[in-house]
Order: sequence, then structure tokens, then C-alpha cells
Amino acid sequence: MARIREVRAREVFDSRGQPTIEAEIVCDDGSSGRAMAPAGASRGVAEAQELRDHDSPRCNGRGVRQALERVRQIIAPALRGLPIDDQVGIDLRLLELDATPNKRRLGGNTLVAISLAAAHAAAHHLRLPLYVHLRSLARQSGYCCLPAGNGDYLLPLPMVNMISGGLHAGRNLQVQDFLIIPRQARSFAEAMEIVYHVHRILGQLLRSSGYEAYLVADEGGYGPKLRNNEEAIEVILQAIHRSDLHPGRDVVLALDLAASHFYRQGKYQLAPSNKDLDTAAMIELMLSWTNHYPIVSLEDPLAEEDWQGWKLLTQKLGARVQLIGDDLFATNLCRLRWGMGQGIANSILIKPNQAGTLTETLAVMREAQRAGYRLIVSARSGDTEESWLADLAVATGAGQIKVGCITRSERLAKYNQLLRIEEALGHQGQLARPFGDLFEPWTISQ
Ligand code: 2PG
Ligand code: MG
Repeated sequence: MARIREVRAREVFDSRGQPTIEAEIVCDDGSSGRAMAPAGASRGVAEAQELRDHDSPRCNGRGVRQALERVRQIIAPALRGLPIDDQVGIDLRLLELDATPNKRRLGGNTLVAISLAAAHAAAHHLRLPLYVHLRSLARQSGYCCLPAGNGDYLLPLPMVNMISGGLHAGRNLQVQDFLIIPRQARSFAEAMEIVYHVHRILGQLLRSSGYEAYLVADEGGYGPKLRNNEEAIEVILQAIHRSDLHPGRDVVLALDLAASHFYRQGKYQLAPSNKDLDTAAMIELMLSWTNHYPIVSLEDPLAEEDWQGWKLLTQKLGARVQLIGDDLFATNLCRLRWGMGQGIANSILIKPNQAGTLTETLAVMREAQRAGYRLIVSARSGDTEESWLADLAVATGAGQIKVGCITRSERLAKYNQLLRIEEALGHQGQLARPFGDLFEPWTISQ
């Protein structure tokens, strides 16, 4: 077995033009791997903390030279000589070195880059595609992949951003993501084709109504200055219709409200309409939206600290709508366990950089899966040209992926990797259909 010979890191840039860390691991047999850390804009308080050069004026305090120093002085000497196929051993070593509850000493950004670089190097050493290697790590961790019918691997159904608001598009609309899910697609390639049509027609519709639809938001979706959140939903529904698809049957909607980011002193400031709602009014609004529109999935519809509200919302909607905790759970085992114990949400967004290491990410996935929570593997709004997230989604059979729109290459890196994996798998791969049987399909009433 190859052992780690060298660990190095450098400062590179992410899709928002911000500095980020890239780690590289080289083994004694010459195999190597590298990975970069993504970065969120709408971050949960319980996420692993990023280590940035806040005290330095360089790059507005967003540089990562301190993190590079910690790799050189602390991490590299401690990992040297470890067997590269021992991902758990490597990750535990990183956690020992950090020894803080929120990764503030070494930084979650540093840890995720090193942890994923190790996984890449091991895959290289074993001469395996990354998703095959990650699959065996997932199995070792006790994460049993969801059954894939006749196929051996489950490709994730994409949840694709069409319109952005919130912190990703200048806060005109407070809802952060308006997404579509091609729920009836039979293959990942077909899912992409459906998304392509809706996205193209949506652009035409926005432009013909006088909205800006040439520039893109952080995740590649349109970021027009619409009148209100409902208008965004309605124009997407129109785009689905005009694509000769049936909203509710062929394509359903999902929202990421990222509600923590417009929650102030117990009120949801849902601009530009529905201002200052209390929790009960916000829940009513969610009930009304999910009754009127084919919305099957709500992410962070309430703030991360509004646990009572979450509980009530789950009681009211949890049987028919996917309720995803993103900021709420922050891919954090303790928060997930607490939430599950309270009957909060029924799904979890999985962001490896919220957790820190791959091993912790897999542990959260395992726990969520055992409790029957759905898993949605997700990129960040500041992401990179890397595609490991796609491999992770396939390896774990998570069933769903959320990486933004189909423009901007940091998004396409993941989608295109899934197309490649689907092709390589042939009959061994099958697209997940999480909205095939489990949730009542929304029947359109107009
Ligand atoms: C989210 C993500 C991706 P960010 O909230 O789900 O859409 O955004 O990376 O800014 O947290
Ligand atoms: Mg989110």
C-alpha cells in the first residue's frame, strides 16, 4: 500500500473570484490527488468554520495563506507516512490536529481540501474511478447504498436552479433558489435535456417580459428583478408548459428559501412582498404555496434556530413535501440527531465542506439514511471546476443532487461528470426516482 510522501497546498480562486485552498497529496509510489474547497455565501452557524486571513488587508482578508501555513507546519508532517487507502485514519488524524468543535484551528476549508485530495490520491493509487473508490469507503463506513433496482449504481436526480434570489442575486427576491426537478426522466442524460429546454424557454419568457436574462447569478440561474416570489414560480411554470411538459407530472418545483438569512427578531422579512411574517404566518404561506403550485421540496423554509416552527411545519407538511435542512443541520451529526429526535424535517442537504472531512460527511449520510431521511448532495454557491461531488453522489446512491443551473462551468463540471459516469456504467446505472412513488404527484388544477 502506498503511503503519503508529501502534502502541499496553494491558494487558487473559486467561481466567485474569491481565494480558496487547493490541497495536493503525493504518495511514495507516485500516485497523487488534489482537491479544492468550495465556499458558501448563505452559511449556517453550525458549519465548519473557514480559515481565512481576516487580519490581513490582502484580498480583503479573504486570502488563505494562514491555512497554507497550517498545512505546511502542522498537517503535512502529521500525515506523512500514513497509508493512503486509510481515509478514516487520515481524517481522524486531521480532527485530532484541529481539536476544536467547529474546525476553527485548521479550518473546514483546509480539512475538506486535504480529505478529498487523499480520496483522489487513493483512487489514483488503486486505479479506480473516484466514484468506485468512494463507494467502497461508503460501504466501509456502514453507509449502505440505496437499492438501485436492477442497476448497481443510482445516479442522482438533479434539482436545478432556474432563478436565484437572496444572497446569490442581490437580495431582490428573498427566496434564494427556485429550482426544477425533471421527476419523470428515465436517465440522467434525459434529465439534462429536459432542463435544457425549460431553461432556454425561461430565458425567452423573461426577456420578452422586459426582464434581464442575459447575466447569471452565483449559481448560473437567472437573477431578474421580479415583482415578487410568486412571479418567479409562475414564470417557471409557464416555461415548463411552453416546453410541452406538464408541471407536476413531468417537472416539479423545489425552493431553497435559506430563511435564516431573512429572519430578524422572530420575524421573516420576506421582501419584496409578504413582509414581516411570524412563524405561524410563514407556515401558512408554505402550506398555501405547496397547495397551489407543484412544489415537492422546501429547503430551509424556516430559520435554523426556529426549531419549534420546524416541528410544526414538519407535522403539517412532512408527509407530502420533502423538507430539507441545510443551514438547519449543517451536515453536522449532533444537529441532525437532535433534529431527528424532535421530529424535524425529513431530508438533509449534504455539503462536505460544512462537515469538514469525508469521513464525517459519510457518517452524517449513514445516520440520515438509517432514519429514513432523504439525502441531497449539494455544491456551494462559490464552487470550483472540480467534479468530485458528482462522484460522491453516485458512490453513496444519495438519490438527488443540487449544484446550480446548467450555465457556468463550475456547475457543468458536476453535471458533465454525471453524464460521463452514466455512460461508463451503462446498464449498471439507473437514475433515482425519489418522486416516482414516495410523494403524491401534484396534479395540476388549472
Ligand atoms: C445553499 C447553497 C447552494 P450556499 O444554500 O443550499 O445553493 O448556497 O453555498 O451559499 O450556502
Ligand atoms: Mg440551502
